[in-house]
Amino acid sequence: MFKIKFALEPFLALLLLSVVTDLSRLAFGGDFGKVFVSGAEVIKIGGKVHSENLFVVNRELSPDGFERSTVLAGLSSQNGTFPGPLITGTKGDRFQINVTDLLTDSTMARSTSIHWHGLFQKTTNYADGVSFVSQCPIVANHSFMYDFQVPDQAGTFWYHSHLSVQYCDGLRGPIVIYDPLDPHRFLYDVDDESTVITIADWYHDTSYELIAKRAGLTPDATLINGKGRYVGGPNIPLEVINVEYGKRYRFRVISMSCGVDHGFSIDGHDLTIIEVDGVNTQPLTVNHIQLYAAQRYSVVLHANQKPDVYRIRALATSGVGAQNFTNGVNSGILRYKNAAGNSDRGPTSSQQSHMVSLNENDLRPLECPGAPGKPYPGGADLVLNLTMGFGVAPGASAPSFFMNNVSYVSPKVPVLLQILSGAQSAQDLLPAGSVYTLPRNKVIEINLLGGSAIGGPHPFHLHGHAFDVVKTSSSSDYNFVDPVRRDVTLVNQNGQTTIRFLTDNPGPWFLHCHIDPHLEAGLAVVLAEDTRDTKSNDPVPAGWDTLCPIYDSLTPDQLP
Ligand SMILES: [Cu+2]
Repeated sequence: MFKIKFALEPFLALLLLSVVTDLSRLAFGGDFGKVFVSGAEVIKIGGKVHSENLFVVNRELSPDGFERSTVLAGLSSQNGTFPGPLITGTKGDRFQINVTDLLTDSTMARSTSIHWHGLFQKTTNYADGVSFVSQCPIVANHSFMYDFQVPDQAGTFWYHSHLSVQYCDGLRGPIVIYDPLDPHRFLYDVDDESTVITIADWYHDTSYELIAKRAGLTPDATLINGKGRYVGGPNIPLEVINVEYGKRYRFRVISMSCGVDHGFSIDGHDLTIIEVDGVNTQPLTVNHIQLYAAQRYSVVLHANQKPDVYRIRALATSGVGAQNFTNGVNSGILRYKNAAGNSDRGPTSSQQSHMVSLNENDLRPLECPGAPGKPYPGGADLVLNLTMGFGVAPGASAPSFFMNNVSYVSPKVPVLLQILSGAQSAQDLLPAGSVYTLPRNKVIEINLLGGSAIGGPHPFHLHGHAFDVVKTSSSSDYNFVDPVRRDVTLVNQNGQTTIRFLTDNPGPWFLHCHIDPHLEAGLAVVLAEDTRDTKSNDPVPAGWDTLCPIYDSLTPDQLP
């Protein structure tokens, strides 16, 4: 996996940027941005500036042996990767990520914008990366600098395109924010780029073709760290994660799924969950996790089994004939150093006979557990009911998803720009009926009611916050004392999920299903927090102001 590992002082970064254009060629001998924690060493507490160049490019890629055109992020203009480069930093760091759009393939979107999933973007709503919510898209042959800080977050995150369904075409990458004072740091020995595990659904169709089909999602392959096989395809070498007997590994498992969920397990080994979606949890040991689009888990694996080769499983719940592990589909390899026998053979281990699956209700935040507000349903300053639906709207030809009878359609002018231009009430904000204004510093309770929204469970994500799930999709009871806190949770058809959060982050934040085609079909709303103070609280840089005029000057054949 490629890795961005710069934590240079700003002047040094500027100096380097002035003499080199291809950052990926820079080979740093030092350990910039790395954190070592031991009794004798000084602990670094963030504050570094990461100046990074990310290029968005088209490239023919065949991660599963089937070649297709893709949209990728890369460290150089020549070379995009899947997954995109690992971005790392330390709690407290600042990121200045200059995104340059070099897309040319008109069979997919050529504009772009990048969302840094799970990072709160406090005072930098403009950098949240959602096309037509917090910005206009970056168009081909233009750059835009996302400049934001991560003052109080650590854990496992990711980034992806947030323009239409573009991330299904490949623009997805991992982010890890390390915490030198991680309260769990004594539970593991290894936590570095080798312990990041990305799980992705992969399609031979472009995203436009996927949308045109309007069928359920049927991925062709499951990719583990960008490698995988499809049914009937060639025997592409599977991803190998190497471990040494006796060590404890913090695996950071990231769903980069465009829609499909995966059953994750590693044969013969327990997984102790210590973090979920950037929130530390009380340790919870399972051996199987159903991983939904955009969810993340840090799990500690103790390499205490017979040195051998074990199968990593990521079973897609739907796909083209691939609900199994035949011939290495849905699989990767965990290989012990000095594994017995031929270490090049594939995994022949068998799946745990006693499956202990994660029940989301068993997850407890490690720090400051307890939902804001009062300990009963409705015990919040403001209660919002959002009922989902599915059907063909009057006059429409194809079915859509609805939230309170309104299907989300991107506005022409980003919601943030509308707010900065003076629109402050929900009635004045577009898209009509899809924007909900929220007062500042209040406890919000949202009942997400699944209604007739088929194709679930729907993994709902709120930007700008983590939330307490006081009623999960799988429980009939409420928990106000120590409910799971995360940024993606499920909503079942005809079910109810209830979340709570405090409005401490002004700006318009997207709340949407993370099955990307569902979002495209309207399963989203915008929560506009404290519209009155957004302008003073979240100033925008000059470069942001130019995005819309440039995008709006595109001719129809250049869109999107
Ligand atoms: Cu959905």
